[in-house]
Amino acid sequence: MESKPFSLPSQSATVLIGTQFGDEGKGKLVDYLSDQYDIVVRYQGGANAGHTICFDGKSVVLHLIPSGIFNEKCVCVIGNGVVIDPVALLEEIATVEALGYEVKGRLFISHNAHLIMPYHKRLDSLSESAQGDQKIGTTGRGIGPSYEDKFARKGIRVVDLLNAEVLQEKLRENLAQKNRLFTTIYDGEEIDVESMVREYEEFDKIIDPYITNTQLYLNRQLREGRTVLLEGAQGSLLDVDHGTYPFVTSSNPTSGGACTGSGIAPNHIGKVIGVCKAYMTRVGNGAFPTELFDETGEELGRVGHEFGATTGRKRRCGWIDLVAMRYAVAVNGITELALTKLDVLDGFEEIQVCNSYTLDGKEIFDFPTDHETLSRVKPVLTPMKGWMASNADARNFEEMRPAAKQFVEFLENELEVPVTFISVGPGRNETVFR
Ligand code: 2SA
Ligand code: GDP
Ligand code: MG
Repeated sequence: MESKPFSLPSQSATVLIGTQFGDEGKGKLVDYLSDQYDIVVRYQGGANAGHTICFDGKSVVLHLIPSGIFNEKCVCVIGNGVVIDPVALLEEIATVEALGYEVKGRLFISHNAHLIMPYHKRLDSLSESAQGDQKIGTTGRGIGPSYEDKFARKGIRVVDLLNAEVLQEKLRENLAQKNRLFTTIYDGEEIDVESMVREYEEFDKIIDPYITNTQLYLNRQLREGRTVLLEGAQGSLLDVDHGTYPFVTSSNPTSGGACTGSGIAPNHIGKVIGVCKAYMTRVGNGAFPTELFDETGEELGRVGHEFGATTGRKRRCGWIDLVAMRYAVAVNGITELALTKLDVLDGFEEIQVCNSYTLDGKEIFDFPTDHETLSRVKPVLTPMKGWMASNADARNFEEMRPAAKQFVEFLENELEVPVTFISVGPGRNETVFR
């Protein structure tokens, strides 16, 4: 009998993740890289994400649709790990179409993705209000309550839309439980079942052509030689397992989440690209060791336009934290780094880099994994000379200012990972590739 040759996994899937607290410029990088990939996939989070892409004089923020959608050759997939708000999705499809890009036939949505229901959004804001100054500072998009239902095995999934009877039964069951919460614990107002059933049946009619078994589709495409880019949302330090718990989001933005959230087998993953800002920001509450409370912090925010791409909230700003970055490199298995927003530092005579912390008077080099300890550390800062000039026209490393190159090389040496992309402005072309 003739034996079949082994078919080895392709390793032609790349994961791109945020190494910090999100908003590192992942959207720009995914858009930039998408011409090298056949398929771009979102694998976790939902419309809490705000991924900004600047091209042809426009600035577009995507919340659910992968950032490859403006590359007409790319197919986009919303994977099983994403929680989908139908209202946000339909709005976004309309926005992309209005810009002249075809979505039908280029966007596929997983059967297994969970839906965000109106009661999830209401529970998100009610539970935040109830927590007072202990609140997480969520985006209010219903993300946490939707994942709660998923893990409690009560969630409503995209596949449920395909069967009106099942959908109605699940909606009634869920609403009976949520309405009990609203009336006994929260604001007293019930949600009407019938109008919600009608609303979701309408949504089904529009969304039907997009629904696919994406796990099967992606693995087949990889086997047939196609390349896949997995686009993380939020950042490693907001990961529910690896982040600053409980001040985190309710999903796994780290590279491991890319497999569970898409169904792509781990041995298809080759590269892991970590996106990091040249300084650091955080939106929402929780420890942030290098946060600046002075004019320098204000200036970083002003020059970097640091406002939430989804909620418009002001982002907290601070210096780059290599203790946190070393941790992110380890838990994600980062093979290369993309350094973004370097131009924001152009006007700073001196730049600070945090390479260790002090805790109870002792110097430490490892990122504490519990929030109470992390909130007590003090950053040890190393000053570096600024370059006080623009690198906006540089397209290769040699064209960059010497002090800017030294900054990049310092990060590479400390983190032991090569920096292969340097973003020197929000536009597609404002990128140095090494
Ligand atoms: P949630 O809504 O339950 O995921 O909030 C939990 C925490 O996760 C943070 N989070 C984010 N942090 C940075 N960027 C995000 N996306 C938007 C952006 C944020 C915005 O691109 O700017 O517009 O405010 C994002 N999404 C969630 C959140 O702030 C909580 O700390
Ligand atoms: P994401 O969530 O990681 O995709 O990042 P956001 O879109 O939330 O925030 C990044 C912001 O920085 C957006 O407004 C981008 O347009 C902008 N941006 C990305 N790269 C650069 C850069 O290199 N320089 C400057 N000045 N802005 C950038
Ligand atoms: Mg963002």
